[in-house]
Amino acid sequence: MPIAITPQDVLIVVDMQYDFLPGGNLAVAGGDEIVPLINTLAKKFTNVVLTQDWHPANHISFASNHPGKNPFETIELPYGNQVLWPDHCVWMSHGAQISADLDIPQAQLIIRKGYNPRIDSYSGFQEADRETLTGLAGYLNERDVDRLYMVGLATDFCVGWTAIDGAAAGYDVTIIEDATRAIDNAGSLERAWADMAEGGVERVLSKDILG
Ligand code: VGL
Ligand code: ZN
Repeated sequence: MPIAITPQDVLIVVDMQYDFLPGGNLAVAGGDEIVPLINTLAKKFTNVVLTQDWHPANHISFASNHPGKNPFETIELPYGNQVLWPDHCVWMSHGAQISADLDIPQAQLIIRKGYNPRIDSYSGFQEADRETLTGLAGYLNERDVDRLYMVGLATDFCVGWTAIDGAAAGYDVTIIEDATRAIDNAGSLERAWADMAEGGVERVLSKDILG
């Protein structure tokens, strides 16, 4: 029996933006392959939230803002270790736009994150300082919501961190694994799955829902 999706379930579609899709500035391999599957899954949900990575050009996570540093190197910041990325999802740029191939007209909220120049935010719930909240938990708490299902990009960064924080906020969180793709830099995917398991995040395949 497939998992029954109810009106109390929410699908969170993470960062399906042109910069994370093939041809983008921080392209995730196979990111385009999951678009049709996400569209099919979304038809089961009355509640859908989208997240959108949304950085100013002077963002602290961009290697270009740290002279002598290259993308995928790391630096220490007041809030901890930070991977440096190619410039991506600069606000108002084409790369920051959510893919027009995403067909989810009923999506009710787009939560932007990473707009603070000094703090990154992989998670849709809180910034990387682990203090500044985005308001997503407040939104969900005001709705009659039981379970969160997560899909999108990238499994090992924004999907994973959003899932762990959703579980920490008291939600029952499930990743639909084949509707995500990973960056997988320096062992990040294996680490992310371990952190998610420890955080109580469940994982299923789309066929468990679609039958
Ligand atoms: C992401 C790296 C930097 C993501 C966002 O969406 O997973 N990864 N910014
Ligand atoms: Zn980013």
